[in-house]
Order: sequence, then C-alpha cells, then structure tokens
Amino acid sequence: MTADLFDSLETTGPSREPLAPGAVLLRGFARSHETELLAAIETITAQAPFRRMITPGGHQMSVAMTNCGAFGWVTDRSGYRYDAVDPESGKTWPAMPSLFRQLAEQAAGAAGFAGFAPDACLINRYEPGAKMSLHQDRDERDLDEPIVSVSLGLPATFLFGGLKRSDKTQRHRLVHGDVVVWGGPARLAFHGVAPLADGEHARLGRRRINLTFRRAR
Ligand code: MD6
Ligand code: FE
Repeated sequence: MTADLFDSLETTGPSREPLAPGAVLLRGFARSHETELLAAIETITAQAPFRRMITPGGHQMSVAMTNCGAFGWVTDRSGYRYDAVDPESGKTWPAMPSLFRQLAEQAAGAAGFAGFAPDACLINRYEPGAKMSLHQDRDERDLDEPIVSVSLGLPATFLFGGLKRSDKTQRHRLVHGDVVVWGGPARLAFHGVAPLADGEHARLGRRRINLTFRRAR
C-alpha cells in the first residue's frame, strides 16, 4: 500500500461533500498528483489517441475519448461495450498506470468502498461546448462496484439526478483535482455534464479531462 501517497491532503484538509446517499465529492483529492497524472495521460494518448466515437443512434459524441486498462469503454453503431482491444488500432489498450490504480483505490476507500480494483479507465476530453447528456452507467458486470471520477483542467458543471431520467438534477461545479466516488444506492443515478464553458486552465489550456475508473468485468 501507499501509506504516505496522499499525506499532503491530510495537512491541507480535503473536504468531503456528500452528493447523495452513496455519492461523495472529495474536493482536491487528486490535486497533488496533477503532474504525474498529466504525464501519464500524455503517454496513454500517444498510444491510443483521443477520438470522437459514434453512438448507437448514429451521432458523433462531442466528448473525445480513449481508455487505459484491461478493458476500454467503446461505442459505435452496434452499441456500447467494454472491449480489451482499441478498435482504432486493433491493439490492447495501454496499461493502467499504478498511480491511477492507487488513486482510484484510495478515493474509493475514503468514500467507504474498500478494496476497489478497477480494470477500466475511460478518459474523456472536453473542449469548449462539449457536453455529456444525462445517462446511467450500466455496462459494467457488477453494479455493486463503485465508480471513481477524477476531474482535471477547466471547471465543469456536473448534473447529478435520480434513478429516473425525469428526476430533478442537482448541479455541482467540479474543478481541477476533484474526485467523485459513487456506488451503492447512487450507482444507477442519471448524470451528465453541461456544455463546457470556455476558459484557460494553467495546466490544460482550453480543455477538461475526466478519468472514470470502473470494474468492468
Ligand atoms: C464526466 N462522468 O465527468 C463524465 N459516470 O466527464 C461520468 O459520466 C461519470 O463522473 C459515472 C460515474 C462518474 C462519472
Ligand atoms: Fe457516466
């Protein structure tokens, strides 16, 4: 284990903001690792570049995506799935860096989900105007496993709803270094991201990058 990996947070005092039963926002949890996280993302995207995938309905997503880990989330005309192979290259996805795994495990643990061992990391890139419509994450085999989400770069407005698409959504501003963990009763909550407002981030420029860690299989 990495006993001192996140010690700096103990001194700066990360705040925990409950979003709903089973969902918590860990403010700034990933911030002290920004340099290593961004370097790892560069390495991954050199091997598996960002691409805007096509939904089963035939629309091109505004968010560009890639993956690392044993499985990657993909969408095309035939549907959504987890695949061990990047359909663009025919090769397996880049390995999940150990920092990614440790960060996800520690964040999940801090939110009450001990022993989280992700096998998939979806990397989303938003440019100004890009958005993610309300959806549920339900392509994973075991819905008792939580999801850990890391936000980097420009701030976003995260929409967090209920178990029905028509339920009212709460809006939360997510900034560089924030981590959201959710599972349990919140696991199938509808959620999305409002169109990204333009801006300039010191490390990422006009972009937001989001990592979502899951146990796919
Ligand atoms: C995003 N996140 O923040 C999109 N899904 O860019 C998600 O769709 C998401 O943050 C499941 C769990 C956490 C998430
Ligand atoms: Fe999602």
